[in-house]
Amino acid sequence: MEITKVETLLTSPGRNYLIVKITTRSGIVGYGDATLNGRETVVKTFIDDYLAEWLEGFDSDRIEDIWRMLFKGGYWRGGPVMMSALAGVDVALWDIKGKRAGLPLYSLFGGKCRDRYGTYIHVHGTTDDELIEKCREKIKEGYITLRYSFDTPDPFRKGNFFRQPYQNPLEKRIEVGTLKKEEQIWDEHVYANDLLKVTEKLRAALGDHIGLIHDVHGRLSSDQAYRVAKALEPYHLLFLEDPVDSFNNKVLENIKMQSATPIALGELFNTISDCRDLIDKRLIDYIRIDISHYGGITPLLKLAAFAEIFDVKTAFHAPSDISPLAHAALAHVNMHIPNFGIQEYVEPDAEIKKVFRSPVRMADGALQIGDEAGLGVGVLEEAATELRYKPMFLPYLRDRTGAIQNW
Ligand code: KDG
Ligand code: MG
Repeated sequence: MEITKVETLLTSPGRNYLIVKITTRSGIVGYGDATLNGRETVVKTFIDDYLAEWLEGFDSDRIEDIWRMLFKGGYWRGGPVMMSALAGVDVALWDIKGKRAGLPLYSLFGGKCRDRYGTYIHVHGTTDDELIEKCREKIKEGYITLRYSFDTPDPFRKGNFFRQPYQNPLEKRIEVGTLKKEEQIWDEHVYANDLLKVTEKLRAALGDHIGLIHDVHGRLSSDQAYRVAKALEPYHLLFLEDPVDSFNNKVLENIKMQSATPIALGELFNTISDCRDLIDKRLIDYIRIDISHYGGITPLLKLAAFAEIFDVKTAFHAPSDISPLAHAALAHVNMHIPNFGIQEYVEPDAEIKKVFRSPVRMADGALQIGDEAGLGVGVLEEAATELRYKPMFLPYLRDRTGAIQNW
């Protein structure tokens, strides 16, 4: 089917999302997500100025060929901007293929391996008691796995707190803000001690069987990460996420040798070159690739198959900063792949639902997707155009000496 038009729609239903829309000569339209949090306009320019015209005239059915052309053609390759753009195009092409076939995408991949897929909910507490209380509420709602985060009081400066990034569409979402230069202070030693204390309390309060996840967000240096991963063993986390910087394989190897705490990592990766060694040396237990920053469904299916050989499970990154188009694409992948582990998910709020009709449903603490053809997401373009892009920025961190740290 000939591609006749490639367009982008930048919308802001509370968060900025970059939608790719591909139209074919027959009139079938496909949508994909190309959002890169805090860098949306750069990806938009890349698609509008470089990819759109190039794609016109190609056969939408040849997804693999188009993906390879975009990746290998033009010489420069990789990086979050390019791979987010490719993801938007790739998912839109899969959407078209599914609509043409009259089949949901998981069916085109080879069919379902499961009837539903597991998820976890993010819980943040400003005090230990509040955290425990909120976790109990979520367990009552049916969740059996929780990702917890908390505020750590600064013992040396009254009223100052170290905050971890957390996800919750109903509370203030701290991963983005309107300030261009939002500086935060971080003390990894105080945080590491607090993490051990909070986890011990939480495990004692919630019992043995609730799955617990914590995201360090690469904010420990290796000495502290070794200590933390080892000391957390008795509380048997489902996994510890990003204990150190994602690109330090030697440190990850040492963590794996010294501790039995399962490790999840990978949300910053854009191509297989970033994570091949981590997987084939079995240095991680869960791979956390973000479909929207990794070039879309085509490379994600290959990555999952590669990880399966080494018994590495998936825990794909999917916070509120990617759109329901990406969450739906993940749903199709998760229904199909055998080595699915768990899926991060944030329920779209009322504002997001003005733009996207998502086929992903929560039932009994797990997620399901219907059998609509293609991706199954409805995009309300008029609402998307009305909700205009608002510049938003990611904060940055300094330690007590003023030196920059991983945010
Ligand atoms: O834009 C940054 C977020 O995607 C990130 O902070 C969220 O680490 C994150 C997660 O695991 O959801
Ligand atoms: Mg994370």
